[in-house]
Amino acid sequence: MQIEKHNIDESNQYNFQRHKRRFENVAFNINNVEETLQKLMDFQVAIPSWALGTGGTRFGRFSGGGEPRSLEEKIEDIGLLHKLNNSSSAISLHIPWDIPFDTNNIKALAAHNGLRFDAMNSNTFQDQPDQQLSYKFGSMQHVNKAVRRQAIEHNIDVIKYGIELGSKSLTVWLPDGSNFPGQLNFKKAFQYTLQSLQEVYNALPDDWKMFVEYKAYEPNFYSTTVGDWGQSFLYTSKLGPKAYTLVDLGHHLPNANIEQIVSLLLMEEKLGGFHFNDSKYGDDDLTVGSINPYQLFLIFKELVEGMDARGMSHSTGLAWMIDASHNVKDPLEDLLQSVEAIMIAYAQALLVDSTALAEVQQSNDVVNAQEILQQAYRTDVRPLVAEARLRSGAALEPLQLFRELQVREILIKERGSKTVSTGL
Ligand code: RM4
Ligand code: MN
Ligand code: MN
Repeated sequence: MQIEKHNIDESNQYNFQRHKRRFENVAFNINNVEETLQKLMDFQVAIPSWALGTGGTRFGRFSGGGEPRSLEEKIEDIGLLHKLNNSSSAISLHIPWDIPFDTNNIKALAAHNGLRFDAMNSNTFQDQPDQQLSYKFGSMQHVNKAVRRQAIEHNIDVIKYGIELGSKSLTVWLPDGSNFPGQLNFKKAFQYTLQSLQEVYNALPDDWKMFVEYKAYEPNFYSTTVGDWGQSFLYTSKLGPKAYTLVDLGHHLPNANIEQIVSLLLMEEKLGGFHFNDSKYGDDDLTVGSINPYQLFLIFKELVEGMDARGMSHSTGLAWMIDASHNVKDPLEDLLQSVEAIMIAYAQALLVDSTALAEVQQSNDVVNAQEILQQAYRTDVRPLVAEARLRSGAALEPLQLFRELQVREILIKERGSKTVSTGL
């Protein structure tokens, strides 16, 4: 299905008067409206190819109908999102879930939809039907050299696919770890993992980055070999300048201060990428901003501050990506909400009076420090985000238009009601 320009224009006309009032109201109280709007227009978030189908849990999966049956249809879906919000201009592929068999065709299709290829993701957490050796006891940490070699080769293959597509980065998330005390030797597991990562690192093209993603637990429950930001930082520091830590918001132990982690990684020039989602307990992969929007704002506040301190571009300095999927929402509606939540938190962070904050910190004025943060957080920035969309030719109300155009119903007609997309 296609969303046409006139669909967007008609919907925007309908919503315009109400939007105008709301926008003028908020714009009146902001100093640098034009600059803020430009930053919002430039900001783009990559969509993971595995979030376009309904997610499942180990207890079940309830497919929603009209799910993309191929990589081509996934690209088509992201194209629809991008038409609606003009903020999701990239796709992140997971191999082997989404192998680009016909690269030229895939590239042309992506370009036609205004999309580029963000980080490539490898998968050594599942055994594939044609695979020789099992990852049951880990991949890059494995005591058997041949298993490690297989994991290394897989990652190098993923880089090759990425080169063909024009991607510039590889994200490595490892399931490695142990379920029981005594199962493995921590130091050996670390060293094997480092050696394996180093071989993959050596295969990276010069202009590529490698992201090492950490996760506190799951699938292993006693120890994880890249378990937290400290361990990831250790690997990436030892690997070299092309290696960076990737923060997935759901990969921390409860109550971890993620904003502080982000701040220090940025300071050390080792923060490379982001996976947005939200969680109540662990790697729940819920919609970003649905549980804890204040934390998301605080994280963005550190991102903006840290990137500004180093003169980095907000839009291209880090790899921004959603990593979520759940079993009760329409995946496309969920992704529209996700991008909106990210834009809102980013806009709020742009409104923080950083000069005033630095001053009150200097005088230990804790009360005013909170006032300054919450002044920004409690500003309703939704009209700013909508205005940025309007100016870039996207919809003022993407979700409303998605439903009005009956996108899901049309996709079900086109693809059928029993389709199941690849992913978790
Ligand atoms: C992991 C991690 C990775 C993602 C897989 C599907 O928990 O978040 O980034 O690729 O899930
Ligand atoms: Mn992730
Ligand atoms: Mn995860």
